[in-house]
Amino acid sequence: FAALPIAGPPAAALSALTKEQIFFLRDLPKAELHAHLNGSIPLPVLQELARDYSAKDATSIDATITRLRSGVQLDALEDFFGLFPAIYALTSAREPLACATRGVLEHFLGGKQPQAAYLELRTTPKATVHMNRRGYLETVLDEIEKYSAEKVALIVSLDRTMDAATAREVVELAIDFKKGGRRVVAVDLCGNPMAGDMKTFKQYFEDAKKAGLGVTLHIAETETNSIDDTVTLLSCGPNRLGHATFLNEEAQRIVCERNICVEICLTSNLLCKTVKSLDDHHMHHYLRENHPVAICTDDILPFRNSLLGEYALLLAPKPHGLGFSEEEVRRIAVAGMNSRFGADKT
Ligand code: 6MZ
Repeated sequence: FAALPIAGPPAAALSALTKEQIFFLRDLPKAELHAHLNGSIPLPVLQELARDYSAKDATSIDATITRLRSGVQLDALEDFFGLFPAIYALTSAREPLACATRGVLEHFLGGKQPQAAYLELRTTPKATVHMNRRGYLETVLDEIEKYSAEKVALIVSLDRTMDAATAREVVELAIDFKKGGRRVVAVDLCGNPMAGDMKTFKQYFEDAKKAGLGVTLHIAETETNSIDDTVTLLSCGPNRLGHATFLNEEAQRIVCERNICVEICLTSNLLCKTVKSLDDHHMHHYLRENHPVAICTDDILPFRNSLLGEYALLLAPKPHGLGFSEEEVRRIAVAGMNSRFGADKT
């Protein structure tokens, strides 16, 4: 699956590189720290799952797969979340979920020239008619742990639409799995950025930290996120932040002071129209401050990108990329590797 065709900005950036530059990027040790499991299923794997699936919602699944095949057009980030119900129908039982997880792991870590030297895969545990949340996490961890701890670990996501009891259950599960020696390294907050009151979640992130788990939070992903929401999330003491697109100056200052790594997803931001262009991207602020960022894919399934393609956006000459030097790109890759929750950083 490593050779899946990519499209759009990362494809244009890759085709603007010389062979030597592609080899440079390919051989650079890269950490993928922000990839959502159900958003990262390679399309052929999803199509295989759809073939084996027969149920009354098959029409909406066909429609979603057609949309994914022809390239998802989004007017805004909110449109994006509508893709997931159909994908979730296909991964709602243990065996298809295991198959999807294997496909994602194979995409990032398989083959002679893997996309990533290290992967932190994240997913939101779901309770379905076929399994409870514990069963969901066991299924994913069973696949993850077939690889060495130097290569991959799991981040357990909380969705902003969860009620307090579910959020607490998910954090308790993450803590329990960690205590039991399973490979859970952190908890995450994701989902529609406009949903939920984050004050109810704060306690659970603090519990996770006390238990030795890392905390990464999607923050200020849209312009409409309130300052109150941002202040609450920063007060949870995150170690890393996802996107952090619309932080005001004060919040940016706090992020830099506390040395909180920012997970950057260039193609995702362009396609969700939260960033106008690569030149306008908030990543530049952090790079100027010599602050750690991690270059990531977010969701290769809808965005049709790859980790190599995201790095190509850094190295490719303008207008296809940012025209960074190899040395600058190398430094960014090292910052990503150093921002891992898991694995021995030496
Ligand atoms: C916020 C996102 C996201 O957890 O079911 N997700 N949340 N912003 C994004 N930026 C585009 N991309 C993905 O993977 C899919 C889930 O990840 C979250 C959404 O909640 C989505 O439902 P899992 O494996």
